[in-house]
Amino acid sequence: MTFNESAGGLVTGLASFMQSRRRAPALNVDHLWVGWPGCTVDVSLRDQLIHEALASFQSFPVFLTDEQMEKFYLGFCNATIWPLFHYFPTFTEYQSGYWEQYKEINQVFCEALSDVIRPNDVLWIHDYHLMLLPRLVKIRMPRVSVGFFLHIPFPSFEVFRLLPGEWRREILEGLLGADLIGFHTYEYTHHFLQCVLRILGYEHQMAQILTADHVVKVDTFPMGIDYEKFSNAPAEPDTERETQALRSTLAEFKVVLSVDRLDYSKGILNRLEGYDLFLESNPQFQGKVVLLMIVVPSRIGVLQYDRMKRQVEERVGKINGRFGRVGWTPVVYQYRHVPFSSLVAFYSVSDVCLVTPLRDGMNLVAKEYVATRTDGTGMLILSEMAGSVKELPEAIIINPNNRREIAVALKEALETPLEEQKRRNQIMQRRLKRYHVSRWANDFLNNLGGLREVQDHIEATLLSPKARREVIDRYKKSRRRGLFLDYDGTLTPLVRSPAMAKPDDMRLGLLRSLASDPANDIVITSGRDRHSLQEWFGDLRVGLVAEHGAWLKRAGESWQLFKPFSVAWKRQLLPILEIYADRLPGAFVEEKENSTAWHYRLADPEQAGFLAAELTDHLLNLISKTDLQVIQGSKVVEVTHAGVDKGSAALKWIIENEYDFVLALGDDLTDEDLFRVLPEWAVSIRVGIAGTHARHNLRNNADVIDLLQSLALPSSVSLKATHRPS
Ligand code: GDG
Repeated sequence: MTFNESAGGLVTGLASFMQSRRRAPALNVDHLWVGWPGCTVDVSLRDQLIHEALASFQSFPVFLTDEQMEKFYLGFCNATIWPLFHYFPTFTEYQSGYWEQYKEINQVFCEALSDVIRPNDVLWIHDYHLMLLPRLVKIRMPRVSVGFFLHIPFPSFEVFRLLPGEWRREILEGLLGADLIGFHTYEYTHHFLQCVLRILGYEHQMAQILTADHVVKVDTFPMGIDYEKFSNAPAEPDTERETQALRSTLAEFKVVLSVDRLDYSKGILNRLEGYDLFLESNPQFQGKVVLLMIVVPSRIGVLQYDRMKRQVEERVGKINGRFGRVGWTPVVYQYRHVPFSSLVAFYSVSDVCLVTPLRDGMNLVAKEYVATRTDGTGMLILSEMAGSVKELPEAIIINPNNRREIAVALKEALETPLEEQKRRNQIMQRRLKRYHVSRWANDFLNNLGGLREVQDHIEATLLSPKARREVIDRYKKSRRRGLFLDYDGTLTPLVRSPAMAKPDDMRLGLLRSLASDPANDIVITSGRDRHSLQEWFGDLRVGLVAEHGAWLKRAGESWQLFKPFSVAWKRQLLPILEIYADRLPGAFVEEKENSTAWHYRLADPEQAGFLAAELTDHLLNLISKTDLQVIQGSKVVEVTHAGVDKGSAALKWIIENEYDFVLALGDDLTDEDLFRVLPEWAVSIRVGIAGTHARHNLRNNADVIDLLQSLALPSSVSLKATHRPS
């Protein structure tokens, strides 16, 4: 049984990182590399392979059949995600069979992990093949810290949305199972956050997303290279020998180098076209320049790749046929994987490195070339579509779609004085040295470690099964109780339109049952207008608070204003709210008796975010010398009277009654006013994972109903109900 390392950026980066960890024993934590072994393995050999992979390579193989690989790897990964994420929608195949297989293989990886992973392990998932895995793992093993890094670009919303609705949602949800999601560049991070907002509706705060059950951080980690490995390599005896030999062979020529896997994203044909034009328009360079083109075989057997190989070879033949002569081959083409020493020798002898991807997540070849140029000479020509361009702006930057730019850049690079070459390279080398691959990996892992604390803090505030039992116990033992319950988002899930949130029979039954206990005062504390509350809950023995506290109604009594208000301001502000609603399809204004609300739940979330901020600013300016306030609810901006809030309203009940048990439940900022004023001993619970003044958090509306149902049960039954897992 023989083992070979596979080629590619991910392997290069992680292999270097692992080696650096081995060199520093303090950092050398136990690790295990879990992945597909690179070929199908006969069932009879699997045990032996597992044994050897574990013993010699700290690796654990996940076996897949040929058929699975066909639909998963060649199918969904490389015929759907790879082309789409690299902005080749016309190459993208949308086959449900591929998608089903992708889901299945992610599940297979989850199964494999569950055999080897321990509860407090750190799991770092790499790349687009396993985008559903973070969530699967989190569901199965919630205590495992999960990081995910995408090595390819994350496309803009307009491109990502080309995936069928179910696929795009499941991919985003899958990724959001991770605690930390990393991308190479800020643009990819931004695209991802944009897709999450537009497709799943999650906003982010400083790139942290609060999902229904945990906090996800999204950040940019540009991957570096093992700088020392590349800067020391030219001096290695083997490499030096190869370099000398190459130098003498190519002594008469300036050398332009390109190295990449055979892939349509790498712009190999564009490069050849640019070189062709360069030779045509610069006859003085004919016979003096060689393009040394290393193309590494990849994804053999895939139609597009086979076709591309033929096209590349035809193009090389055409250039050589057109310009070449005895003693000069304009393009020296090698279609093979070269050993590391040869790669470094190629970097060392090349005057120019020509990197022309049409899209590339990062592109490490560009960085490696710069690191290898220990004498400071050499010119890098780099595509503006490569992620690495952000860190290598001193290169000559080109748009690979424009062959003239490539031709002009080649001339400029070949004519750049040595001093200028050194100046540019020194700047880039300093940068690459600082942000090397270990720093990249350490930054990622340290960030992931830091998130454990955030998650622990959240878990500490979540109502634990024990705290839940205590709440129920205190409730049962108390004699006089006030239960203050927010409606939208708390008693009922948030829905697209406020009118759709009518309470169903289950909720009404639950409230009726709680209200039937004479010891209970149930008060629904809402931002809604009093007429809706009256219509929905008027028949129940419950208190009502409407418009965030402007209107109060004790059970069985009539509505009262919290205090007399002047509403003359509405005449002035309503037209402004209307203008903002006109500017944003889906937004609308709700006029209540003492307040006004600008709702944007139905609007385009991105545009709405900007406009809501602008409107808030505008309103704050206008109301600066009034007793009004602007409050931000859940997808709503409201103008209300200052000093009127859910807290002040609830205090009316609390002061008038001698409660020995108070429970407050709410899901948004307006409920914080209530949590803040409650006595120390009250039970306050914020619904959702968010920072709060409440004592506890509950994950969602279903958990709220569950808790209230437990309270409503007769005492003898409730003891059994407390065994429910959290
Ligand atoms: C993906 C993303 C992102 C190549 N040929 C040989 C060889 N290599 C090594 C290079 C370099 C690596 O493979 C290629 O890395 P790239 O970054 O250029 O490209 P991908 O393989 O497409 O990698 C990419 C990367 O992941 C990392 O996140 O940058 O955007 O597509 O290290 O040196 N090494 C040897 N012989 C070869 O013939 N020894």
